Amino acid sequence: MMKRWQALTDVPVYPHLVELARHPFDLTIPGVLTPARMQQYCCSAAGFDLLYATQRVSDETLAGLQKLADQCLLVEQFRQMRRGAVMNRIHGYPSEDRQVLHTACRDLFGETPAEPAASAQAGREIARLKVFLEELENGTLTNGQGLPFDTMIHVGIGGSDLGPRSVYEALRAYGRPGRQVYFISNVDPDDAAAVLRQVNLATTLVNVVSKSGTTLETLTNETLVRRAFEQQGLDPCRHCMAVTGTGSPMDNPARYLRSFYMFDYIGGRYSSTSMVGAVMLAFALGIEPVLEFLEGASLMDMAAEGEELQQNMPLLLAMLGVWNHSFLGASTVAVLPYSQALHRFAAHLQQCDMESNGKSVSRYGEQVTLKTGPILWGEPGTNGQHAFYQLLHQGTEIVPVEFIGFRHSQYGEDIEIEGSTSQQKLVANLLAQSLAMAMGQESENPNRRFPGNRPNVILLAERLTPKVMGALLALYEAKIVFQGFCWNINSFDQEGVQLGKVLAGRVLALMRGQREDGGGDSSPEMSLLKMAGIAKG
Ligand code: G6Q
Repeated sequence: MMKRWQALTDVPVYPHLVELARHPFDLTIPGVLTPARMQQYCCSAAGFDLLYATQRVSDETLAGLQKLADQCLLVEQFRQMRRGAVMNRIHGYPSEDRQVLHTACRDLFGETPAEPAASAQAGREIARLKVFLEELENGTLTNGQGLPFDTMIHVGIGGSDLGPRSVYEALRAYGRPGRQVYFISNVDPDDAAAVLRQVNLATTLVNVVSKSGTTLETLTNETLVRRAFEQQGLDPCRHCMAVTGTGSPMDNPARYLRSFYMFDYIGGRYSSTSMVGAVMLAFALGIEPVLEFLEGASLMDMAAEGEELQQNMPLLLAMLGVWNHSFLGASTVAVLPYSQALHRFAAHLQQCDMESNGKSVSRYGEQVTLKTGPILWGEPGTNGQHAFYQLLHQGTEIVPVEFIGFRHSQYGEDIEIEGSTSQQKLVANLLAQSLAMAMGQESENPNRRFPGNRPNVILLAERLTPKVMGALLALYEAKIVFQGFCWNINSFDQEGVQLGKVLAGRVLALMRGQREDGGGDSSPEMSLLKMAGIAKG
């Protein structure tokens, strides 16, 4: 058994990589982007090609990154995670101390699941979901007047909203005719009001999603929506469903038309392939597309177990990210999908990546000495080209980019103008941007000079289908996990989010006049409440 290193700087290959980073591969030298390099620097998995010739890496860099992955036991740890090891922990300190088994939710297609008990649990929830869908279909489950439900409002926040919502948006092209889905997440009453104005509550299901069953925003919105039913003379218990953790305060089947479960070994931001995402998606799309989505995710999980860096797409994406961030010093990473359907994907990744790897202590509770997770952001292209790409091309900050594109559109409704379809124009823009960022452009006019050497990758698939979306989601989940292992941090807890929940409670206690709970009259919280004009007394 090899040694597990405490910090990245202790890993034997670290100094070699630091040395290589002093003179990274220069993409601006004319002729370096050869056909051979393009072909060699391409990895395929689960329907995706990852093109990475436009990264500042050579064979020597990749060999160094392979060593880094090996010496940090990255694949070994991923394999252990999938097999139920307790990964969510800080050694020597009180912590969540849990297994990390979101991958079990989709490990349903092979003969031997990596963690059989968790996959069996996931399989049972899928079976219950199928029964629910059949009852909707065959008229066993209708509203009080015998009418079918045609609308679902998904109520949840954070991990119980962002991933599911981004997947729904990505796949709504495959939606079942006549079914609609809306989301309420923010405690801002306007969020709920805007949705409630658009739906016919009589034929609406409300899917309340909260792992803990205690989240202020979600419980408030549930109460608000229940009142809306009552005001129309409808019984909310005939319309409200729940997805929650077993044993949570929301685990109360009497209050809900139907209850589905997720488990403590599934983190909120990793829960899109659990019932947290599946119930809403199955209502919107039907069960078959949901199973395809899970299968795509499962294929990518299996690809993440390969030992070879250049054959293991999630590991490769992770290590290229580590190279750019920890060795070349980039602070942020932009994910730029050339697909309007992925317009909420960066919002999901923002949470999944930054909540996972925005940490300052190691898995042993020690202060880290190097930067951990980058700032992740993004918007769809080509829209972004008409906005922030200026900084990407000529700004003083180098932003590594992960482009995502598809050879074919989802609806297939397209138009040819001047010899190319809209989809071809979309993909051509993506490819041109990738090359321009890498190679740059000389000019005698300094203001028209593009320095290049802006590292990027292209993720390319045929079409954004449910299966491909599952693979994309799992690719990023595994990338984040690998990077967390490499920086030796716990990617699975979220003390910063918990703090927000406590702070909100304290300030609300002050507002209600409970000075002892929230702090005294002269506390900063009280002063700010008075300044904002919302304090009592
Ligand atoms: C995710 C986080 C956080 C969480 C929300 C909602 O990993 O823990 O974003 O998902 O705070 O929590 P509940 O699902 O418990 O309502």
